[in-house]
Amino acid sequence: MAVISRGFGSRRRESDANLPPGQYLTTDFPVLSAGPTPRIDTGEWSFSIRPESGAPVAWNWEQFMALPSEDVSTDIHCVTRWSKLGTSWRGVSLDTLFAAVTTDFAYAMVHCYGGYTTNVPLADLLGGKAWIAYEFGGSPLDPEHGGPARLLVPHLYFWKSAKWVRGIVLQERDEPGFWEQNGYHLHGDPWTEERYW
Ligand SMILES: Nc1nc2c(c(=O)[nH]1)N[C@H]1C(S)=C(S)[C@@H](COP(=O)(O)O)O[C@H]1N2
Ligand SMILES: [Mo]
Repeated sequence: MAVISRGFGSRRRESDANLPPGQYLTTDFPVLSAGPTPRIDTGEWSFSIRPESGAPVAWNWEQFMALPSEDVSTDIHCVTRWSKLGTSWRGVSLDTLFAAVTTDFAYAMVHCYGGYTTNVPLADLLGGKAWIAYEFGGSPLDPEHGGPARLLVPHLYFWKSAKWVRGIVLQERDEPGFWEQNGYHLHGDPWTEERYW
């Protein structure tokens, strides 16, 4: 009996270590969308990054799929308190996309098909921390979860991982996006519980 108790105890401590404060574990994959699911055909999809000067850098689906991509295994944390551990994605690193961009601005506003926006400091998008993901669990990303492609910034609360992403506009100053204008934190670090402001 004592051995079994210790076994449960250590398993529990292991997952607790990966669970930010105030979060609980879930094994399903809830859908959280502020509006209807846009249906974007890859034939009409494009993604662009607009720096302060010059033309935006843009990729159509074919050009985007020709870029090097990475498999990403990561935990995700929603501000509504569910966390999901060890999720599997495939996508293009923001480092790869930003290799084609020159900017002195430090902030990004992320824009989506359907109108959703979210703000993220550039420092949180670069350095191997963020991807434009197009596969989940080895299959094309479901429209409900942001397909054909979504931003994945797993070290921040999941509202920053914009679904149906279509572009990034670089900004000199940080400005609130959709949920941030409605009280969510400008930054959103789950480990320090940057939930609301
Ligand atoms: N375009 C768009 N992206 C979005 C949202 C949204 O409503 N629209 N919801 C955000 C929120 S609050 C969360 S928790 C996650 C949910 O992603 P999921 O539906 O794949 O779980 O997407 C984020 N990205
Ligand atoms: Mo959320």
